[in-house]
Amino acid sequence: MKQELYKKAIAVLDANFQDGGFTIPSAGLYPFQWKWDSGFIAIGFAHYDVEKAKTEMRTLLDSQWGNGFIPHIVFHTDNDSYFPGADFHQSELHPLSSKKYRSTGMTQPPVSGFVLQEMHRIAEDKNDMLNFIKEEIDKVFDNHVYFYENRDPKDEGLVYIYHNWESGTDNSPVWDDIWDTMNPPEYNFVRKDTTHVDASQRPSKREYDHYLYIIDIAKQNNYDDGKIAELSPFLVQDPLFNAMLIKSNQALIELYELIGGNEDKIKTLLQWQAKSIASFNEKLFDVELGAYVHYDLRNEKAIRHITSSSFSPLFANIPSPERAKVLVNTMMDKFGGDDRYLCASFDPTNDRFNPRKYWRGPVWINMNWMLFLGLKNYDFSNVAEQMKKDSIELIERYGFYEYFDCRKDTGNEKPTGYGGNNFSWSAALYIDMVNTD
Ligand code: 2M8
Repeated sequence: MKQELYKKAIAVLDANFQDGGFTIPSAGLYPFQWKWDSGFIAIGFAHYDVEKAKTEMRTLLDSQWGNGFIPHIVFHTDNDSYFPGADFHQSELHPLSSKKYRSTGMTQPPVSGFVLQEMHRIAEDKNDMLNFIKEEIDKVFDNHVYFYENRDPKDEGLVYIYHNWESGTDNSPVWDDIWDTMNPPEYNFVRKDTTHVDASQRPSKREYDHYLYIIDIAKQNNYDDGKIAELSPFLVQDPLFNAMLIKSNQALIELYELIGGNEDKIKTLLQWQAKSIASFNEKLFDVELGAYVHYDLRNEKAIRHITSSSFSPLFANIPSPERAKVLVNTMMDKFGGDDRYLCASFDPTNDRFNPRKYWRGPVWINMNWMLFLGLKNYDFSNVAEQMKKDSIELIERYGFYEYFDCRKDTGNEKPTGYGGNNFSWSAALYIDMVNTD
């Protein structure tokens, strides 16, 4: 059974790999290359097809703009089964955007640094992989320079995101607090996602109006970062995004040390790390909730909800061991229990929790993968084991879905996975988790 499933995971990834040298997250629903998906996918490929892993990352990094920015979607084809596509985003408005690929003008969590390190960890031929990393690593460093120079207006060591799609956790109830501060016009557009997936599992039309409106403001300003910082109604310091940046900084330090030379870059990375980690702990930790939370930089206030992102700093070694204990207690207290799989994407004790809807409660395998490794970092072996066991059990029971109900007992509803099926990062990280003790 396990062997069969492993083969199935490989088949999912191989079927989603495209001629252009990239992998779609899921056929129909997501027909292009997504930034953080690509990183997770490359980790899966590294276990059985190193060349595909390298190609995935090479193609993603090839989409980099002249200012170091790496976009969230690279539109390799003219496929019109996804909205909003290249014609809506118009990345060409930015003077330094890629001349080779059309893309969005927003980004996604900075996974590339730690992905290169994972690829090196997994590779059997370390020399060959290090040669590949030597070719690509400066692009990732330049991407981090972009973040610190353009996304940190107060010089705090914490970068902002200007759109919920930059977070990756697109429909999180956290964003409801921002939507309450906005009143966008109603847009006329044809949704494509709801032709592939039941509408009850996806964001609402009104939520999409907000998403499009923020992009319109950015477009009116040619995606200029300074203008976006000044005008975007959405400007948030996200713990998941910043934890991944910090994790990738650390990976770059260790990889540059392996490569040798590059002392100046290592020095810069160490300075970023010291500042970012201190600010992160000071500004984003909510003592009363016992968890890290998002900060609304536009309206200068914390958004006090607990999400699976609240625990992601474990992955980047951000909390002290004492604080890590507090975090794990919060996780087990609110998200744990015999009747639930770990780890819901949103606080199950909160009124906004919805176990079936996109990022409003279901379990996501990429989050579980990060939390599994984060728990191991701090030697919470039992909880880490449970995180891994639950992830594998969900996939074994339902298949390689995009997300899963965290409830073990769904009453009269037939339990199933949700969203897209044959989903690439669920397959890729299943492969990695079964190979990691
Ligand atoms: C989902 O996001 C896209 C927009 O980027 C969408 O809903 O159309 C999110 O889960 C995001 O994190 C993910 O990268 C993307 C592709 O899997 O799908």
